[in-house]
This record gives sequence, structure tokens and C-alpha cells, in this order.
Amino acid sequence: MKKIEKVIFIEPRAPDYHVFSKWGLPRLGCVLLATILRKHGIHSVVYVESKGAEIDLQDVLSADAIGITTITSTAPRAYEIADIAREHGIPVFMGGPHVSFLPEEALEHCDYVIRGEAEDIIYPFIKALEIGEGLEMISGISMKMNGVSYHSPTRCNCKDLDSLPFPDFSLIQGVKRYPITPVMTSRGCPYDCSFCAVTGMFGRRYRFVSPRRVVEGLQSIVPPADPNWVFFYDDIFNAHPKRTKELLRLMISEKVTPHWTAQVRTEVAKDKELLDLMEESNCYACYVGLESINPQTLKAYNKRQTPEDIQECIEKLHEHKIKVHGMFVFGSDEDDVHTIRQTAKFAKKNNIETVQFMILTPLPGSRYYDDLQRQDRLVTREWSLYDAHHVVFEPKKMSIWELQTETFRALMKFYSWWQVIKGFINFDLHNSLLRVYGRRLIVKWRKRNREFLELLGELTKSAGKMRPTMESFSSRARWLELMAKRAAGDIRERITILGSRAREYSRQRSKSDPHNLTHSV
Ligand code: B12
Ligand code: SF4
Repeated sequence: MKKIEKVIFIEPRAPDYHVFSKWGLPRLGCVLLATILRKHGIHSVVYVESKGAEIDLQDVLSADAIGITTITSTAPRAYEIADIAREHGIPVFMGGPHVSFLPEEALEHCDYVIRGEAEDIIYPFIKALEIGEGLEMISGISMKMNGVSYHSPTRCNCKDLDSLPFPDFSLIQGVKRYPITPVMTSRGCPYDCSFCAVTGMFGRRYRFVSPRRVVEGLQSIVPPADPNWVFFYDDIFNAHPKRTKELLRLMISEKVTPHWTAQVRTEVAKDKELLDLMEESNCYACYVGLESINPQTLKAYNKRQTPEDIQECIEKLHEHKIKVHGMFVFGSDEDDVHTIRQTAKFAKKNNIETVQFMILTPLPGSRYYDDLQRQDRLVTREWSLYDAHHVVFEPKKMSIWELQTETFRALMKFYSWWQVIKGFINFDLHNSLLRVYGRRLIVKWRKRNREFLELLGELTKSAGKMRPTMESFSSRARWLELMAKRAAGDIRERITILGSRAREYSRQRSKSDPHNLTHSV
């Protein structure tokens, strides 16, 4: 038995730029789990790796157990960190959406995977780890037993969200201030879009925190979080309009109305009362899953919304002085290059303030992943490219080159200098600055991905036609994979540095007092 006194959680950095890169926002899982362990008297902290908030290796390697979270695009880095920790004999357990669906893959790098939601499990798990007994009784655990994989059934998701503590953001190391505070008021989603991994992970039953508890949470936000700006992390903030209205009414009556943003579906526009309350409670912007203006694509995504719903939603939000961040996904079997071009025009014409043009990505856990895998259309399994900005599958009505470059072009059109100036003309300085930020991000992305783009060009050209056949694709898939790894080279380089520093630290630790060293990566 080895007493577990210190547990460190790590959220690995994103492999590439994404729309929120600048803000380094954490997911809530690690913070909540660390908060829970603290309540049980276990020293627990979190590293949310991002620029300026690096992992302190000396601290990490002094933990009694290390928990690492994953989404698909961060899985490679998570595995590298896990390998290093295991080399040092520290037990590693992993969780999050990627490993929940691919636990076998993760067990090549870690000792335990906890699948699904982990708040009810984390303390019993740490206790079982400490006494070295009863691990197989933990719900949703995957591990090796005598060299054979064992997966215990997942009992259920966290039923009572009111019983969860408020996440303690001060446990995140190296961050002085979060300019936007994440707050989650619900879990699960009653819809079932084909590309989404949320329902597989959190279920279709919509569970929510009571309005009173949410308001208490908002009232208790303290630095490093900012009580004046809140991002409701709910997948769909308006999935249950009655409860959303109750919450907003309470926020208004209690005068707890920070500027807030949230992810919503287009149905929000059909409910005037809800829109009025959103405006009154200080809603600044909505991130709307608009997905596509192509009706066939909306059907293929099982989105249950029409292009008319999209138009109406933008208009109504604007009427209520709420900004629109439109999230579109390109690349369905119904999309061609014209869809992408038309979408950029549509977004500009309708004065959407900011957009994300994402590339359809087959995420493990989604129906779409199973379909493409069955159809043998995945062109790479380099997970760091599964970030919705790289093409990783063979589209139907365009080449991978077209899907990639047309998406890029559409982004450049939307974030053009004229669009920036338009913001100024409308006296919307904040929006203009956001568009400048968007433009800079795209340019940086292109620079960083030059090699990847060259590869896609080569691949398409050498196939001799713009739409390569399945055969030509599969024969080149290895090449793509190789090049993709090179494109991610600098990340691996950093990991190598992490590895060599780890070894150096370990050598020195065995020789002398570890507290003389301060390594950070
Ligand atoms: C907020 C959010 C963001 C934020 C912040 C992201 C961040 N730091 O990664 C922003 C807007 C920046 C963002 C960006 C992206 N996101 Co996002 N995002 C979310 C969202 C809505 C909420 C996250 C959250 O806090 N959830 C609540 C907490 C409680 O859940 P959790 O952190 O997963 O933790 C629970 C379990 O997973 C488990 N667990 C988690 N970690 C660990 C670790 C251990 C050791 C253990 C034991 C258990 C465990 O226990 C926790 C408690 O129950 C989720 C959807 C969702 N419902 O989770 C999508 C989600 C995570 N995002 C997703 C994606 C794809 C992206 C992007 C790639 C694309 C995009 N949309 O732009 C980028 C990539 C960012 C990156 N880091 O590389 C996917 C990931 C799926 C996957 N398999 O990869 C999700 C699941 C949504 C979806 N459509 O499926 N995102
Ligand atoms: S995309 Fe949005 S609406 Fe569709 S299943 Fe996922 S969370 Fe629900």
C-alpha cells in the first residue's frame, strides 16, 4: 500500500491554433475532479497546458498519481506525457471523450482509463489505488489484468448535478487570470447529430443544475476567474427553454447579470420571451450551431433545422442586440465547393459577427466515425489532425485539397480587411478587433501548416485527377500519415525536450535533493 497524498491532473495543450487559442480556456473535468479530491483532503492541482502556462515537470514527477484528460486532437500529446510519467513509475490514469471511446488504445500508455463522467468515481478510485484492491469494482474502469484488458460496465452518469462542488479555478497552476469564466449548467443533449460525440459521452438525457445553485455559483466566482464575463459551457443552453427562462429570471431578480455567452440551437429565435430575458440578463453573444446552409447537409447531419431557421435565428438575435458567432461544418457527402463559397457569402450578407468554418471530423464516439471507418474513408489516424481544421477523410463531392483550401479561402473572405472596416463603420470596435484576431489566426495557421498543405496538393496532383479514387487514396494514406506527423514536428520536439529533461531530473533526483531543481517545460 502506498499512501496517495498528491494527485496532479493535466489537460494537454491543443496541437494547433483554434478559435479560442488566445484565452486558454480549460475544460471543467480536471478542475472539478481536483476540487473533489481536495475536499477529501488529498493535495491535488491541475495543469492546463497553454502558451505561458507550462507544465512544471518537477512538480508533476513528484505526484503519487497523475490523471490526464483527452479529447481526440490532444490524445497524442496526452500519451507522450503518460509514457514519460510511467517511465518514472508513477501510476497514470486517463479520462475524457477520446479515451472513453478508445480505452484499448489508451491502455498502451496508461494504467487505467476511467470512461464517462468521473465525479462519483474519482475518490473511490484513488482509495482503491492506494490499497491496491477493488479497482475492478470501479464503474467504467478499463485496465489490464494479467495482461488482458478488463472493462467494467459504466453504471450511470452523474445524476445530481447540484451535488457537485463549484470548480476551484485557483487549483490551476500558473494562471493569474481567466478573462472568461466557464460555468456549466447542464449536461447531455436530447438531439442526435451524426458528427457529434457529446451524446455518446454525456447521454441524451438532459440533466441540469437548479437555477438557484447556478446563481450561487455565479455569485461565488472569485479570481483568478472573472465574475463579469461568463461562458455557459452547456452543449445547448436552450435545450429546455422553461428551465433556461427560470434561470435567467432568477439571475435578473438577484441582479447577477454578468456579460454572458452560450452555445444555443436556432430554436432560440422562436421564443420571444426567452430572447427578451436573454437580452435583459446581459447576453453578449451566442455560439450557434448553424452547421450548413445546404438543406441536404442539414438532413445528413440529422440537425433538425432548416436554412430558414438559420436566417430567422440570426435576425432575431440581432434584433435583441445579441451577437452571433456562427459555427459551420463543411464536408458532408452533400457539400461541394459551391456550398463553401455560398456559405461565406451568406455569413457576410447576414452580418454574422464572427464565424468558425470547421471541417467535418469523424470523432470517435460519433456515428459519423463509425460510418467512415466502415467505408474505409479515413485517410489518417494521426489524432492531432482531428481538430476540425484539417481534412482527415475522403470527401465525396470534392477532393481533400478542395475541401481544405476552399475552407481556408472562405475564412479569408469572411475575415477580410473590408469586413474589419465594416465593423468600424458600424461602430462595433470589439467586433472589428475580433475579426482582426480571426484573420491573424488564419494566417498563422497557414504558416504553421505549410507542409501539410503542400502534402495535400501533392496527393491530389499525383492522383492525376481532382477526385482520387479510393485505391489511390489508400495507397497514399501511409504517406499522408507520415507527413502529418512531420507537420506536428515541433510539438514532438517539445515532447522530446520534456522527455530528456525528465530523464535528467530523474538522474539528478536519485543523486541529490530534488528540491534544488526547478525544471519547467
Ligand atoms: C468548452 C468546450 C470547448 C472550449 C474549451 C476547450 C478546451 N479546453 O479543450 C473551446 C470553445 C475552446 C473548445 C474548443 C474545441 N473543442 Co470543445 N468543447 C467544449 C465543451 C462544450 C465543454 C467542455 C467541458 O468542460 N465539459 C464538462 C466537463 C465536466 O466534462 P469533461 O471535461 O469532459 O470531464 C468529464 C469527463 O470527460 C471525465 N474526464 C475528463 N477528463 C478526465 C481526466 C481524468 C484523469 C479522468 C479520470 C476523467 C476525466 O470526467 C469529467 C467529469 O465528469 C465540450 C462538450 C462537453 N459537453 O464536454 C466540447 C468538446 C470537448 N469539444 C470538442 C471539440 C472537437 C473541440 C475542438 C477540436 C473543435 C472546436 N469545436 O473548435 C476545439 C479543440 C480545443 C482543444 N483543446 O484542442 C469535442 C471533443 C470530442 C473529441 N473526441 O475530440 C467536444 C466533446 C464536443 C463535441 N462536439 O463532441 N471546446
Ligand atoms: S451538435 Fe449540438 S445539438 Fe447536435 S447532438 Fe451535438 S450537442 Fe446536441
